[in-house]
Amino acid sequence: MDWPRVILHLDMDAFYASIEQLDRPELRGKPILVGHDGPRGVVSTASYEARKFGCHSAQPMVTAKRLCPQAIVVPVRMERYSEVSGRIFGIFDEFSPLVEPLSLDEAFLDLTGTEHIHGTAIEAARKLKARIRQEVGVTGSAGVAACKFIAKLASDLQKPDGLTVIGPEDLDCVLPPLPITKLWGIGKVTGKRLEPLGLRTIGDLRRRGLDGLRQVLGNEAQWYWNLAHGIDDRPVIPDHDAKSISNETTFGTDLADAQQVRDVLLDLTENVAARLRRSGLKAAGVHIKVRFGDFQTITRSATLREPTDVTAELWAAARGLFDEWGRGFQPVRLIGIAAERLTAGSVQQLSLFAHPEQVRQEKLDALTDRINSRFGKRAIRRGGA
Ligand code: TTP
Ligand code: MG
Repeated sequence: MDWPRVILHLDMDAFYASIEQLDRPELRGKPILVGHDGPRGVVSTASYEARKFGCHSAQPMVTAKRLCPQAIVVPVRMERYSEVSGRIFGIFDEFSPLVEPLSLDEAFLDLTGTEHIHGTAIEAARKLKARIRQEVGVTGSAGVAACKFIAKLASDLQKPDGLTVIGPEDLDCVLPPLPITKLWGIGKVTGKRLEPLGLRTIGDLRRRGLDGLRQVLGNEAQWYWNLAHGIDDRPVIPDHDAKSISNETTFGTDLADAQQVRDVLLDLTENVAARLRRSGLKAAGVHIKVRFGDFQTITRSATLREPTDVTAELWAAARGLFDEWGRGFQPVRLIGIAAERLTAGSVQQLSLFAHPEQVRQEKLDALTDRINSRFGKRAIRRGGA
């Protein structure tokens, strides 16, 4: 492979549902829906057995149950999913020093120059998938390409348990027939707007040429022209080089239960805190992001007393922001947290002079991280209060 860069994108298959089937063998091979089973419940994800009936993420639970009455509904267990995620990311780290997490079940790995360790990118992808299957017990789909955009597109083409390679020589054949909504940043809404203008496929977009696109897409034209030609030079940025470390969840339909949203925010915070510690970073600030059904988005930020990687301290700040905003709670489409103003932490030095409670929290976090990475078991579960 003489590509300038070799990027692997891996996305786990029906992630929450696969973990439920792993933990409860009686659910294997059956259609299952993960989510809250109430009149306002939403499907977080459907097992592949349920997808055959038309069930999918973000669908109202009542609709999914109508499409597949025999489906078994299972509640969300976020703490278990983040624990499994931690183990999968532990395996990613063995394949590349450059791992960029996108969510609990998805990451980019820059495999450029790693051939002497794991062989070609295809061999590495096979090994990586096999190790996750053997050591964790779930499957994922991989895409291998010379840039991030194409790698992500590739991983989605042969789900589940797929491995798709799209080399630079394949681009002119693979890209043109695909709908423009496959381009990073073009969602359903923009897709609908562009369709009457004769822009339905990536091929349509290519034929319009850069100048033609400028009339329709303005400043964004160059970006989409590049993507349509498989050009994307964004680097893979691991957490320890990032300006901020964030994590967010989209609910698909609005979540109207404030306590449920708060619980999700705690899980997201634990994930961000663990990633800070893994990268040896501390955050001087946090912000939370809330998006509503109409895509209106608000953020609220706070400065920490001193830079920290302690889960309890980050959660105190995030919870404060959430509770303050939450006095006028409205149903939420997306919730997210970011740790920002990051600095390289020096744990030793701080602990010497630290308050006993801070030392206790640091030890608790270290223990949790150790147990999570070694056994994939979470012995210590934080309460939301
Ligand atoms: P995805 O990777 O989008 O979906 P998936 O892993 O369930 O299925 P696949 O990748 O095989 O198509 O999302 C990962 C997890 O994130 C998913 O298991 C559940 C959660 N999720 C939601 O809670 N709500 C959503 O709307 C989506 C899309 C995902
Ligand atoms: Mg997935």
